[in-house]
Amino acid sequence: MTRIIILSLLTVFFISAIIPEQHKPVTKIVKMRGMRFDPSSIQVSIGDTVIWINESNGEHNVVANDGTFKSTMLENGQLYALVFEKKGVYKYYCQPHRIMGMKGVVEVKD
Ligand SMILES: [Cu+2]
Repeated sequence: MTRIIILSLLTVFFISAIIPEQHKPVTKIVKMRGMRFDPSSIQVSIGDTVIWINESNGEHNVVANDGTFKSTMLENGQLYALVFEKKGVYKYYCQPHRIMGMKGVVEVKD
């Protein structure tokens, strides 16, 4: 009986050593205030969510340079959430304030 328990424990130990640790999805916040995204650069893992929140009085949006995503215009207090399912570097900007340098980047890793 003891032997079976030890063998079971060893099996569990070896299996957990073989299977890579699963990433628990997290949510990261990017604030829109003034004419900038804060932070303007973030790193996430596949499956994570990014939420942009407009904390300024003006309206802003979130538009990917390559057209992958585009939010509506967000008023103060409104947010835009996106789950990143694919690895890559996603550059984005705010349409009305692009000329003022309101831009950011989300780097999605494995
Ligand atoms: Cu803006």
